[in-house]
Amino acid sequence: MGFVNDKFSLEGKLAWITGASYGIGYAIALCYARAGARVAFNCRHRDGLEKALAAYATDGAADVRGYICDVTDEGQVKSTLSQIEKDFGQSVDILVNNAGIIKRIPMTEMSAEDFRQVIDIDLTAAFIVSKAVLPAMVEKRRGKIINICSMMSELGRETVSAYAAAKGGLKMLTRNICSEYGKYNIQCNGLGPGYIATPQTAPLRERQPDGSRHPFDSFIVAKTPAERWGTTDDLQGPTLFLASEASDFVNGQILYVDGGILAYIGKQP
Ligand code: NAP
Ligand code: GCO
Repeated sequence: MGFVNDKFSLEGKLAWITGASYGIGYAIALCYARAGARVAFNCRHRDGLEKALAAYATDGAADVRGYICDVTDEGQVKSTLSQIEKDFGQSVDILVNNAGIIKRIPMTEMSAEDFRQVIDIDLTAAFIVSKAVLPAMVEKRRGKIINICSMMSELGRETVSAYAAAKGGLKMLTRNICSEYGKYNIQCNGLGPGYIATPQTAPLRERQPDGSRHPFDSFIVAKTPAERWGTTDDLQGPTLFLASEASDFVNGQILYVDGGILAYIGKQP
């Protein structure tokens, strides 16, 4: 076990997971804390922050601090980073760009303002937060950046034009950070979750008035070789790998954790 523990341990590392008050970010932060990391997370809402802090404590993650910070605001990101470094007395070793939103609106009905907001949160913010943490990583000659991508980094579907454009862009931002900073022993990879049961996807799983499954729910189960939705726990091992020494020569990759969706043509009718 010593070898495995050494390779996957995050002991003493400082990880900043954006948007980790619930959902995928929460599961990643909890996993990192259990692997020995010190954890900083942020979200926009005070009540979400308080609830999350209580949940982390209940789940046994002691060295976790939460911050109110909108990741689209460069000023807030810079001051939050300074506060994080001051509170923990060290710079960020692992950044997970997880905060994200989706707007499901047919493209011809979507306003440019809505489109820009999705791009701002799901793509530009990853640039802003990465830009903030990179100088200290370059100085230390060590760092991990993990961008939470999506099936929509590869695939399109009705109503998600902005989200797909952002997540496709995030895939390329990932490759570019790798290209530009790989020489400093910084690894930037993406995690591409399949369809995961979280608040973001709750509307797609709502029961119909007659108690039957939402048609999209049945569609996704049929489209996934694993024949189920993913859970946030399914993402913990893969994101731990990408944050740990075990992945030190893995760079610019997107690790899809999708129960096989991208490999599958779909069931014959
Ligand atoms: P979620 O349940 O909606 O959680 C989103 C988190 O992001 C919350 O903590 C939210 O807190 C925070 N957030 C949103 N906008 C923010 C902003 N501007 N600044 C700071 N924090 C912000 O979403 P999720 O399903 O866990 O998804 C997490 C990430 O995985 C997203 O990037 C999403 O696109 C991606 N993803 C999800 C799935 C899926 O099936 N669920 C699949 C692939 C990829 P506040 O509202 O308090 O800010
Ligand atoms: C949608 C979903 C997806 C997922 C996820 C897939 O409406 O199709 O919300 O976009 O959230 O990103 O990987």
